[in-house]
Amino acid sequence: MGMNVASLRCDKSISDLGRDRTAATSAVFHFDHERIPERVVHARGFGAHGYFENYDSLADITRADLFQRPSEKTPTFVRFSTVAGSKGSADLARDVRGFAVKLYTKQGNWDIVGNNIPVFFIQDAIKFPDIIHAAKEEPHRGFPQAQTAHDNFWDFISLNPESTHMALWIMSDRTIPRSFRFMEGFGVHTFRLVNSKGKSTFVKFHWKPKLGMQSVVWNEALKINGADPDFHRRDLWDAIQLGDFPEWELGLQLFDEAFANKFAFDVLDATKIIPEEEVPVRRVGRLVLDRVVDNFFAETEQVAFCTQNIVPGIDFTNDPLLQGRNFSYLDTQLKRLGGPNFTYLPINAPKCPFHTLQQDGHMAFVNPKGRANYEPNSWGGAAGGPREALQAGFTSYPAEEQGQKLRVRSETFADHYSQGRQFYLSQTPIEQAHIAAAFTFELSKVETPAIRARMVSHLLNIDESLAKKVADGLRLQELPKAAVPARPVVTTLPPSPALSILGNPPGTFKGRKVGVLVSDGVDPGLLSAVQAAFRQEGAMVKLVAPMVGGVEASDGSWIAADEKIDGGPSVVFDAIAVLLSDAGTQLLVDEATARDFVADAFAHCKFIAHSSAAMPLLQKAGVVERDKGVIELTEPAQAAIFVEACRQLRFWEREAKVKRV
Ligand code: HDE
Repeated sequence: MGMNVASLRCDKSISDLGRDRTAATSAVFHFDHERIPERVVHARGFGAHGYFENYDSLADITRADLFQRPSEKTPTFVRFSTVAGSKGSADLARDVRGFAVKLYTKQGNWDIVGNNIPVFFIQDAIKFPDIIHAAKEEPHRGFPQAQTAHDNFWDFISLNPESTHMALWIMSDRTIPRSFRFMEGFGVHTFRLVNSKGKSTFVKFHWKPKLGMQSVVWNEALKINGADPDFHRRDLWDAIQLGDFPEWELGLQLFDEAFANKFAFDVLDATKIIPEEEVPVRRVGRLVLDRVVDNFFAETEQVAFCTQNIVPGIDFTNDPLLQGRNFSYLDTQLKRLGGPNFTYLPINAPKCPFHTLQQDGHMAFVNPKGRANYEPNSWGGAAGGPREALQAGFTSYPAEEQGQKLRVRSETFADHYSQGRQFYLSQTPIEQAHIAAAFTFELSKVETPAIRARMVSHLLNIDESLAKKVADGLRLQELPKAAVPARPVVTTLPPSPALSILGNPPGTFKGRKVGVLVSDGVDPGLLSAVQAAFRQEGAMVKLVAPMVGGVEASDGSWIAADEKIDGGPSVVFDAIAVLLSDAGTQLLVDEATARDFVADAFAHCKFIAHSSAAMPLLQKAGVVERDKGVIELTEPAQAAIFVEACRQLRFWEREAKVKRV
């Protein structure tokens, strides 16, 4: 084993050759089988280790051990993902992001397999294959991949009104996050928490990023996919390696049966949210990711999240989507990981002591010792053999049920538009414009005009001005009639400010990245002031230069660069500084990549600082009229003004000037 083909030599005896061939064949044999099936959804993902730290005891609402003691730390593994693309697809696809959390509690593993969007496309698990088939590449031609901008997807969505609410979320900037570190997570379904007295409280789970939410703009996303298809995984990897550990707070929306009965929608309907303004989010602990994986395959690829992994003190509800998931996740792991023993792989095994009477199966590598493989048995001396632990083990919440069990959708699920409208009206004008632009982009890729029009007919039930904007953007010659709603649209739901990204700005540039374009002759005083100011803010500074080896500053000192100009385009930074000397400007003023560096940053509403000498490059790049987002740095002390401006993240006032269609 372990030898390679190079060890086959002609001067060996026949028998040696035979043995070496066996060794070589075994290396090749193993290589031939290195692949396992990728996940049927969420194939592209990236994971990291960390811990969950509980703030205060929640013993009054749940008996789950991880919530009993203040400051209790529970080891955790998180995998973020996109949904539609294959394992090798690009990170900035417009797509929902998976946010799957495995908590290795002292009572066994609890998996919260969530998304970065709190609602879903469908209300019943039976429709999952349809929505996913429609979203993925079309079966006859095998493309387009990793995108929903095609006929099949919008055909399905426009024939399935319950998807409209989610359609608004996916056309919002939530589906093009700046990185995993800047997005929320949601458990989506209503779950139960159960205390030691057996009392149940309904709960919705939220993850709130400490760095605040942030997204990129669509034109930027398209370019990032080319410049760095691994943009999101690199961002997480770099942050953790630098010791800048990303954090989220776990939030709980807690409510009882009485609230569920009076709430305007069914709490078991996964196409609905409960606005935070109606049930506040109580922050109960923090999730910190502080360790990258040792091996991508062993950890990120082999991790098997299962919605049915819960611990005593947590329980399910009758949400029909959740019930279906509880079948699917176990089922899919059997296919992907090859047999029932995937639960013993190090990334999947509980970290607490546990005993089962399981045995054998494909790849059984944790095997019971002794004779007792059934219970009850008498192989444990006077006390008897191992038995099921009735007190410590899991017991289901004994919910009262009545009525017929039917395969139909509940009438209480029939309002398909009101909350989509509420979501849209809760966005700032910039975000509303992005939603309209995203619908227009996606539907412009749809080749069948009837599908475009059908989608607009649903948008008329959301907001007339949105529908008109999209219709105009598509150049529909005639506005279709509004789709007939199953239930009248409630137009009186108050906006929920918590649903806006831009309405809840973090007020910091912490965790972000500034790209500084430098050349020979750069002013070292100005450069180090910019570097120091951003480091103090907790941001990263990367130097981009004509050549990666570096530049010679005006005082003769040598400054190493991080990127050559064409490998470090401005789309991979949150803000840029162009600190060129006169000679540097002369060199780069006609260089296309340098012009793109500036033009893209300007078009994407980024803050731009520049040396006075760099002005000709800015002008050639189209920055003829300087706005307040373009800041000239004439002395080192002004670096602070630039950082201050960058705390707004983007200079949105510019957008109307640079985005005309
Ligand atoms: Fe999933 N989903 N899903 N899903 N899902 C999978 O399980 C499924 C749904 C989510 O990083 C699969 O291990 C059904 C909602 C994440 O490994 C599969 C339904 C939410 C991940 C599956 C849903 C999710 C998955 C494929 C409709 C947010 C990636 C591979 C009833 C709350 C986990 C796998 C990871 C993965 C089925 C809907 C989140 C096929 C049937 C709603 C984050 O079992």
